[in-house]
Amino acid sequence: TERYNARESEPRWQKLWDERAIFATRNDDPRPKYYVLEMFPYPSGRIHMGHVRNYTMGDVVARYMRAKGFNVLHPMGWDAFGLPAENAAIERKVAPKAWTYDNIAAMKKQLQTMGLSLDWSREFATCDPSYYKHQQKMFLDFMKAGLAEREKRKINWDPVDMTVLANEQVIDGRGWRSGAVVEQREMNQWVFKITKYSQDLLDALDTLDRWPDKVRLMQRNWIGRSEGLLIRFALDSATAPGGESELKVFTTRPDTLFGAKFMAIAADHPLAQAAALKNPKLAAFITETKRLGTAQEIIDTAEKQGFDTGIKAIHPFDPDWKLPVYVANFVLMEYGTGAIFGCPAHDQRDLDFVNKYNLGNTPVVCPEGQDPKTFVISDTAYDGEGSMINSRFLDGMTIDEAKEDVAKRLEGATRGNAPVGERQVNFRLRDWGISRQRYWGCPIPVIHCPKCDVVAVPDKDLPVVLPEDVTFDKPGNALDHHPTWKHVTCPQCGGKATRETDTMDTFVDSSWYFARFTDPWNENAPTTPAVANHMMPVDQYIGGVEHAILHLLYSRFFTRAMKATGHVGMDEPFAGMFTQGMVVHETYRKQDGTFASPAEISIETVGDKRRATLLTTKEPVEIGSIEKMSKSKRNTVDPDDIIGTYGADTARWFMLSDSPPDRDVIWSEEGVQGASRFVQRVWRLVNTAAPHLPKPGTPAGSDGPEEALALRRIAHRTLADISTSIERLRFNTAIAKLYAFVGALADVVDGPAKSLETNPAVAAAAREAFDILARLISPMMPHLAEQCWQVLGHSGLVSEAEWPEIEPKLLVDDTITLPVQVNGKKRSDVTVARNASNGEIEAAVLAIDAVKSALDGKSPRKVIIVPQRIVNVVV
Ligand code: ANZ
Ligand code: ZN
Repeated sequence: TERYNARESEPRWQKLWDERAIFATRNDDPRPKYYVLEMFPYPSGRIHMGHVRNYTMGDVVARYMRAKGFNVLHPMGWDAFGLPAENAAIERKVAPKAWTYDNIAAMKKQLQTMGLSLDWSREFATCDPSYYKHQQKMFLDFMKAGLAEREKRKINWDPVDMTVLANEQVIDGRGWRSGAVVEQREMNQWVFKITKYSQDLLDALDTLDRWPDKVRLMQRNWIGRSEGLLIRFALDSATAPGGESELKVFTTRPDTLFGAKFMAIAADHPLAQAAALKNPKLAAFITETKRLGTAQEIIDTAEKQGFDTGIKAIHPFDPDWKLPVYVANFVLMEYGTGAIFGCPAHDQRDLDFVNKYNLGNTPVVCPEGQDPKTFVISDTAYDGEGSMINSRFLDGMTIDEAKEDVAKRLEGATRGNAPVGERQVNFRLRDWGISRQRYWGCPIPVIHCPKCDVVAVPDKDLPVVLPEDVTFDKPGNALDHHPTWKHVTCPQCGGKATRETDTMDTFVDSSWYFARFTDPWNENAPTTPAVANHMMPVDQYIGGVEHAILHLLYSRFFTRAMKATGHVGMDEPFAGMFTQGMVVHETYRKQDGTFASPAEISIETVGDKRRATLLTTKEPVEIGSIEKMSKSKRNTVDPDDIIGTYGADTARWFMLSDSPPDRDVIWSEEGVQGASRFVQRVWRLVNTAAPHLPKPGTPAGSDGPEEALALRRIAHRTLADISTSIERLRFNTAIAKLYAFVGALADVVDGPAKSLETNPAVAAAAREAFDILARLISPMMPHLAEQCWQVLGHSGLVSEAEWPEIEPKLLVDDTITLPVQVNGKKRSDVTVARNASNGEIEAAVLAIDAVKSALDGKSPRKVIIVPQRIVNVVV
């Protein structure tokens, strides 16, 4: 046979699939639906190996479920708004729109060479006005429902670039591009009220049993629910600034109250502001602390610093016990009450703080086995279990008992008319600020009128379309600089007004695209609820773990908000979630210390050593560590090159074969070549066998010779194993089984017995086995599978063939083959379950033709069974 020519075959099948539109999904298809989705790509210009891995996995699931008889929805689109398009506009003078759509066209071509079973008829880009029109509509719906609001928020402002920066864009207090010292500004921002669902988003995680535990835990931590006590500390009036009489703190450890050494408040706490009025040094400290910002990383890494305000707070259980109140850089205004009491013995941050300011510590929880008299804390706080010490009425209690006791007492105590303590649940989750001072995003559809304040753009005026005649010659938001776009008349009073020039965070675009895919043709509404309710939720979502928190959480919020505003009927968008590992590759370092790319070198294996040399100069190259593919390490491999050289099937196969899908996969030339050899092996085997196989549909017998039965058993065993492997997304296991199966087929086809040619039962079993093989490889290597299916004499497409039916009786799991003697002479073999009873073995033996004829009508005197060894029939 000729070698399999992927370059010729793959485009041919792709064209045929496309012409017959076999992957187009009808929403009214009566079969049960299955929605499989991979995170849609950002159109950066070219697909990378991470995409190849992600989309291959999704495609395997889609093709498998289709063969299993489901109405599979497997769509694709583009997450097309975002900053890189604006940067391209600045750097290369191309319009963001043109840049984006050009990239989409290029990447779509690339994706099409992968042979993915996608329904392209549903394709859209989030920058299409026909998409964001509905997003604007939903924004207005959310506004009416109280789920979108305008709020004053602190933001990082870059005074040179004139833009808001995300926390990650602030490096050591400076803008990542401009290097300017970033200011904290209060600005009006639109927020989505995700915190309305904090508890629900948390609780529902328990129902998502097809999500990785790791991802659920990350979500749980991000939501960050804590139960604690709100305590109103009275301020010592001799020290408090005018008008201030108390300080509220939130604590999760009220049990540690007798270990308190200080109080601390955030730099922007009102009490700090009040105290700073008469204290310029404090004012300077506050300004400096605020300048550094309140991003979590900054707080976690910066040295703990404080400034004593001179104010004293009074201990709630002892009027004579006064605690100094500090302004501290590790207390956030946004969490709890923006104030804490510090118990250094049992909190590391507090301990670092007191050690710096010599405030001392008193342990109040003593670990079991420690002597309370000698238990001391020096550099490491103790946050474990134990019993209370140095705590008056709490002594001897467990932590939980002490928490409860303190809560009860303080709830009962009153000052003024209010209780001193109040149980409270706090969440770390903040409302989602969506305003971005950017051009290339979805315009927020409101108008600001000096008379009417904020006015919604009327439905009939949607979408608010981005102008295309924008310039990027000035820093700041190009929408804001546009000469005419923002100047409008107020829809309410007809007076002069201006459009909102902020656009939405691009996370909004990706928070509902999965719902839009269910009916992207609806021009009048974001979804067609009946259709969305039928096709949703996504049964299997696959993507990178980098999106495990925000994207998934925002999508879960958005689905709830869409439900509240009548666009869908469910809470949870993704019933099954899977996070794939990264594609990693060796690095190569040239003698001058720079990196060489895999395409620039050749590798030779000498003995068990691999040696790399530069193709151009033959200089030796050092083989370095294996790292995530990145431009800076130059260890990327271009999917186009791989597909051009080996074909998509080889790339897909290798991508799935080497590692569990949730782990990193090491891309290697040797590995791809191995996959490529396997493609050729399957092809040759199918072609060698095909002429000897009976015609399609010939049934394989169930009582043939052992060789035929053995082949049937391995075929059905493989079928069963691969079905479960794919269902559990264990693609590498599926592939290992396929290697073994192909090995077994090779034994039959190439074996010395030539039984394929001489034994019709074996040929019939082989027909069945090869038909199974073609279907088993089709989810992973769809083009090769089509070609084999054709060679095997089928007229239809394997992509449309049903998944083979398992014959359960061929799955007899653990069998044993025993020689059978009649009066001491070997007549046959019997294959039985390893744990078969003697009765079962005897029945099987007496049913064998060879035994029957040896018995010649007589009935046996005795059947002697030597367990696991031999059966002797005595006449
Ligand atoms: C006293 C105490 C003693 C605390 C102790 C902890 C350990 P979670 O679990 O995250 O809710 N805290 C409260 N508000 C804060 C703020 N705005 N900025 C910084 N820290 C704040 O954490 C609650 C604990 O974090 C609270 O309990 C408080 O310190 C601190 F041995 O109170 B604790
Ligand atoms: Zn008005």
